[in-house]
Amino acid sequence: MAKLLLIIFSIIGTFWQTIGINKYNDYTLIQITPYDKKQLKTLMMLTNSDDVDIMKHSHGLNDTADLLVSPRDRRNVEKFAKLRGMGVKRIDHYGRYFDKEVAVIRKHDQYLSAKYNSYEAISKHLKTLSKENRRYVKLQNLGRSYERRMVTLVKISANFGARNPIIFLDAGAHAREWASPAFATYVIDQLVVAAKKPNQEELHGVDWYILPVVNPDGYEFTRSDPDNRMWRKTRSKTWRKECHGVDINRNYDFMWGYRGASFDPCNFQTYAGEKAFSERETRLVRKVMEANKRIKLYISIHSYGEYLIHPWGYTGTILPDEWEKLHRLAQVYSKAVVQAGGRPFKIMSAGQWYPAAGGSDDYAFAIVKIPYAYTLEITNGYQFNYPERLLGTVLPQYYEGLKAMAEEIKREFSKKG
Ligand code: 0X9
Ligand code: ZN
Repeated sequence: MAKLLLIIFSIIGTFWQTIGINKYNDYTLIQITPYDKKQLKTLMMLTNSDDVDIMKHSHGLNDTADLLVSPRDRRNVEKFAKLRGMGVKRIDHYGRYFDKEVAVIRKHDQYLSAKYNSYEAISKHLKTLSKENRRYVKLQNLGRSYERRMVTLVKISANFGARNPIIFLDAGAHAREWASPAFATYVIDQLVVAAKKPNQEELHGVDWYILPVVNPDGYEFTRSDPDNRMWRKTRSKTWRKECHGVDINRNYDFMWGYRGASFDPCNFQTYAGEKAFSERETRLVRKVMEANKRIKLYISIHSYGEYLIHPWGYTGTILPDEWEKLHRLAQVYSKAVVQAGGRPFKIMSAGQWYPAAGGSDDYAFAIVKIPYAYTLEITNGYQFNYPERLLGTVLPQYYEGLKAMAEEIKREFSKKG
């Protein structure tokens, strides 16, 4: 009897999922636009709150802050913004909106480039790639995540012996930002194609180290059920039994916990961890940075909003001495994206957007002394549910941006020039 009930419940569950019923069905996406400085200041106060899911912060006038709110909070948030004259756009029943994407994604477990792939499919694909391209592709198993998934670094070089400057990309630190691993794996695929051709610019005089899924546990958790789609953190246990996970991008040991981070494990967005580097996953990224002194450019790939931001992230009031260099290389990226048919990226220091300490970009720059360190927020529109069918258009544009940066890195650091 119990077995029969279980089967019935699981059929009902699958049915609800297929037609799009999940806990976010009642949630509303509220996009708030500040039109003047006073409004922007008030909006910043609102987006400092720990209770609502701030999917994207506003960076200034006319740039939206995107909030995902429960039915309980909806009225208050909306009223707050409207009373102060800010622009308010609402998308109700938010769960319905992303559910379809999940259903589509579940069907294939065969790896496809420029698509959303499972961790499993990505892992298999990388193994095949390295087997078929031993000269150019090497895998390094860095260690395991909290739930024991292997975290793998992909090294791509046209000449491993040349000791070229290294470009290090990591992706998938935040579980729900699916476009990020999709881009990292796309870059891997493109570089392997390039490696086979003679004189491919992106590989001459520069090596690429790519960590496509920093937080595999979180990533798989978001794929497991639409109710988990908005998960951001790792899946580790905390001292609060009922609350899991740490925000990887608040867990690095530079100005840890100083601002824009929470010390409450039940904070579902920015919990910084019990201490810096409490998470296996952040320690694995640190391992790559510290073992490879030739890294000259580090980019942590996130989503969304099309921003390319540089240190400092922990504060918005000061910039590093080298900020002009950081800014200039970011412009090279953005220009190349535009030339490839994309939109320009918004360039600024991370802290000017919103201060948040403990990020990997600041750690790479301040502690490891990587001369160029960034966070890249890809895709625009659709929040974390960027349609799979559009990836094939934007990822090649973003790739052109990276190639242009690589040219500059070569010029500045490569012996070959
Ligand atoms: O808040 C973050 O961790 C990043 N944005 S996201 O929407 N992908 O979560 C921005 C991090 C920027 N860097 C630092 N604040 N150090
Ligand atoms: Zn992120």
